[in-house]
This record gives sequence, C-alpha cells and structure tokens, in this order.
Amino acid sequence: MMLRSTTREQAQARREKLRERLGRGLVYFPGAKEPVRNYGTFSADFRQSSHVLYFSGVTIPGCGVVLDLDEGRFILFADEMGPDDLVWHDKEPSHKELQELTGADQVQSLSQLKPFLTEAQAAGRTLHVIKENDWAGVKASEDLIRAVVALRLPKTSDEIQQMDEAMRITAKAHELAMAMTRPGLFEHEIQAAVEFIFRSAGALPAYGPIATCRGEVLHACKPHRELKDGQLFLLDAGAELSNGYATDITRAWPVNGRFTESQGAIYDVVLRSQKAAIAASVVGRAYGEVHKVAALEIIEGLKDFGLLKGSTEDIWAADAHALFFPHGVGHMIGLDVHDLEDVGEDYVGYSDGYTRDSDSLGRRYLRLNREMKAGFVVTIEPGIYFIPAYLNDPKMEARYGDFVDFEKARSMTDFGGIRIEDDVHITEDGPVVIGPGILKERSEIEALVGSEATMMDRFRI
Ligand SMILES: [Mn+2]
Repeated sequence: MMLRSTTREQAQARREKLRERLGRGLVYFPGAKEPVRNYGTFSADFRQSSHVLYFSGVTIPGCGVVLDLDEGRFILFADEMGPDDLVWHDKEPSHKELQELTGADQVQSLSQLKPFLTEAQAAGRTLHVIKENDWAGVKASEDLIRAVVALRLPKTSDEIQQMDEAMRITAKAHELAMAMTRPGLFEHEIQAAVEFIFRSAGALPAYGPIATCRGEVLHACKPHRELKDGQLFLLDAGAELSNGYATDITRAWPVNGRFTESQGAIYDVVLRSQKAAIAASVVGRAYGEVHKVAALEIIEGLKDFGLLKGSTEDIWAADAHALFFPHGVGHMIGLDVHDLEDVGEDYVGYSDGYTRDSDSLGRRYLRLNREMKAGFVVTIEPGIYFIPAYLNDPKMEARYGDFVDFEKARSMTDFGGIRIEDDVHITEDGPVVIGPGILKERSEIEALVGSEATMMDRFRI
C-alpha cells in the first residue's frame, strides 16, 4: 500500500479555519524531535506532532510551523540538506520543493525561527502556543487550545475515511493473529506478526501493542510468555496510517480455538455490554452515561454468573463491579490514540462543566465525560478481568463482601481478562463502527483461531 499524507489542500483549509476562529496574532507549532534509541545515530520510529501533521502535513523532524494570522501567511522553518547530509540520510525536500508541496508562503532555515519569534514578540505581537514553551518563553494559549480542539475533535468525512483505511490494516492484523494462534507459541510471536502486517502496509503500531495471555494486566507490555492450552489471549493493537490517523482495537480469544463454558459465558457478557454501549453512543448523550450502560450490562451478566449479588443499582452505586471492570469505557481517538489529551483534560475529556470522579473506583479511570457531538470518534471498550491484586486484597473483601462472591472469584484468578474494543463514529444518524467490521462473535472467532496455525513454522526460530 502506498504511503498516505495530508494533502496541501486539506492543510490549507484547516489553517484558514483556524484563522477564522483565532483572528489575530502568530501561532507556533513545533515539530517533534527525532527520537534516538541508545545512541545518537541509532534511530527509532519517528512520529510527527499531530498538530503539525494536521495544519501542515510536514513530516520533517524538528521543523517549525508558524502561522501569521494577521497577514494570512504560513512560514515553515526547516533545514535544507547539504552534500554531507545526503551521503548519510534520505533526501528531504529542498526549500523550493517544500514551498510547492505544502503551500507555505515562505520557507526559512531553522536558525531563523527564534529570531523571527523574538522579533515578533518585541513588536508587541501575540504569540500563541498550544503547550507552555520555555524556548519561546510563552505560556499555553487558551484561545489556541479551544480553537484547535473545536477543529480537531469533530472529524470530517475525509478523516473518517483515513481512519477507515487504517482500520482495514488493523483488521488484517487481528485476523492473522487469530489464525496463527495455538498453544506453544510465544506472545511476542503474535505481536511480531501484528507489526509485520502494520509495517508491510506502510503503517506503524499506533501504540505499543498489548499481546498477552494475561489480559487482566491492563497494560501488559512484556509479551514473552508461552501460550498454554485452555488460556485466553488478548490483543489490543491498532495501526496508524503514515499520515498519523490512528485506530485502537481489542479482541480476545481462546488459545486452543474453543471457548470453555465459563470463558464463553463471560465473553458474551462483555460482547453484550460493548454492543449496548455502542448503541448508546448517540449525539447529545453524555459519555459517562455510555460508561454506565456498559457497566450495568456487566453487572447483570456477573449476577447471572454468580460473581455479583444484590440490586444492580446498589452494585453500581457501591462500585463493586469495578473489581472486574476497573477502567473507563473508552476515550476520544483521531490523529492521537487518546485524541488531543496533550492539551489537557479540561479542554477535551471533561469540558462543558463535567469533572472526573476521582474518588469512585469505577469511574476514576474514565478519561472522558461530556456530551457527544456529531463527528466525535470514541473507542468503546468494556472488559471483564479477574485481577488477583483486587481479589486477594482483604480491604477489598471487607468493603465489597456483600456484593461479590470472593471465593468464587478467587477460584478464577487464572482466567485472565476479556476486552472488546471498537472505534465508533458518532453521527446524527447514530453510531457507526469504523472499518470493515473485525469479527467478534464467538462462532466466527472459533472458526478462525488456529486455522493457519502452521503458517509461520518454516520461518520460526
Ligand atoms: Mn483504547
């Protein structure tokens, strides 16, 4: 697949909209610096700042994007490569080429950036930056943050198409992971196969994939265990297109391809919860309500299973379900996996008078609670986990003993965890799951898991 990039016209239209919202002054977006691994010349995967990608499409590390709103000018700062650079590095576009590619009114070398900004400030002009910038000596501009959030949160059909394209890559990776799974593989073999698909499509992992048979460890990132017969496997991995658009998908399946009775029962509870939460993701409803819809389904399901007891409302009010569902139902996604969280929770996750309920075991990790608007893209990712750290904690037992059958729960601490996650576009016509539809029905999963279990054997080390 060819690489994708922000087009000159897309970026130009976005700059124009920013100018309409913000009116006057200068805006400065710094490009991300090139990361290094353990030595200066050993590079790691580079990721451009999402703001720079959005407003300019420029992928050069360390560049500077300056928008002069008063004059309606876009000035790009980037170094031109000399003959020595070209011996060692892939060619970046020249200033002339950059001007053509990006529609910049002017391209200057990086050494001109600081004098340019200093001079503008000395002349009394307002400099807007999205994050406090020691180098430029200015604090984050609330006006700029609000304008950028207003532009970037509701996705255009163009952007949805980019996410859809990224999702088609993600779908293939999850299918391959399921097809190759069998007892005796190592977690890192599945992680490698997932990244093989991403990179072979010119994409990257949007975040460090979670590929684990210990799904109850929410951010398990040491994928070196051997998969055992009877275990569940959980994959949380999403591709990011070369233009930065991200996906975030989780599926869980049995290592041997057949759900046990209890695995199947718990799986179906999570799936019901996820479908109910997706259906509840409509314009005008608060995302916290979506979280509650997901949690109530989990409570009902765990009552039927005999792990929770008491009235559903009492369990919800007491947060007893949070022992099994300790995280929030999801977050915004777009150019960032946690879209725009870099500008601060007050502007994105909890704006419009909503505040995070940090004292509630069930809601303290909910990253988002505000009214849904058309164009938002959110993840919907409920899960059920058997977490030894909670289930073996006497304090938890004292607090939740009335609602939780701890003995039964402790008999299941080798269960792991199940999470099912999709990315959902909120539209006036209702929620739309982005992508081709990654399989999640139990029968579909059982048919696929292990169906290509020997495909990698010839190249296995
Ligand atoms: Mn997620």
